[in-house]
Amino acid sequence: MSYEFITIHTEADKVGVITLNRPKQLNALNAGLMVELGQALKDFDANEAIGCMVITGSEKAFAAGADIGAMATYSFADVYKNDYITRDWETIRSIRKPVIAAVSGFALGGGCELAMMCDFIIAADNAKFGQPEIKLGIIPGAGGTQRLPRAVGKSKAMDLALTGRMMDATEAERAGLVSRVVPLDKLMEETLGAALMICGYSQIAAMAAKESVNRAFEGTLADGVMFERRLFHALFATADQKEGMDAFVNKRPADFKHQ
Ligand code: DAK
Repeated sequence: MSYEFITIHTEADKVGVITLNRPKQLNALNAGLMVELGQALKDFDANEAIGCMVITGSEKAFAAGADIGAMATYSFADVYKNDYITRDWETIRSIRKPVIAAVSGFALGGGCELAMMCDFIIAADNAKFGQPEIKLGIIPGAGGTQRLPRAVGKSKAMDLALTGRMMDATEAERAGLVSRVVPLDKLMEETLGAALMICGYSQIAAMAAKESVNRAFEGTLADGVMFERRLFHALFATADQKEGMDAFVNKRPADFKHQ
């Protein structure tokens, strides 16, 4: 399948890499891009050989937000009744294999929200995160007011959403938004290293870990712990659990078959 607004490739036939590709617009997220991104994610997710996905942008911008030019003339009826903007932003939530955001440059507005929808964020040292929607007379609309406080706490989320300021990669790491910061020229090497490491484990265990960690952000602690326990027990029904533990006991590398 050929795409207009993204490019895709695989690494070592195991990692699906999606590059947002509207460099002149700093990867502003228009409807076409979001449709293509959703399709590429779904295709990689359905591909047995793929164990992990990476979403990245350009050096200057992961994504500078939703396309303001496209949104500028929308009416309430357009966005509510016709569901413009919202359509196609939720696809990523249905993806079951791990998705890593490799962020360099601007990750603003919908760009920051897209990165936060990924399972974790690896940032280049030039990354800048923010929710500047307040400057446009709107508020974050793709989960920013919900995911950001869960990631960085109320005070910093309020600061970012109310002032519209950007935070750099160091501050983002300190606040817990990103898992690691690496030099710009090492961003893809480091991210692909993490992705390939994940691909080396049981796909079923990785999917279960993702599902269970995500559960921590829904419901109560007791419900979450019970959910984790059910998945933990269920993994003893997999061949991969037998393989992983046998490999450890016999001091050999595990060879997971994702079964
Ligand atoms: N949309 C459209 N074009 C954009 C853009 C954007 N978000 N960001 C940058 N561009 C374009 C610029 O217009 C410029 O185009 P030309 O003038 O060259 O044609 C080109 O990219 C280069 O930008 P600059 O010349 O401005 O570059 P600078 O380095 O000077 O500044 C910047 C970079 C990132 C600081 C600046 O471009 C900027 O402030 N951009 C806007 C950032 C922003 O406000 N982002 C939030 C947008 S609102 C929802 C889903 C999503 C959303 C809402 C709801 N639902 C599911 C309901 C999301 C909303 C948003 O993201």
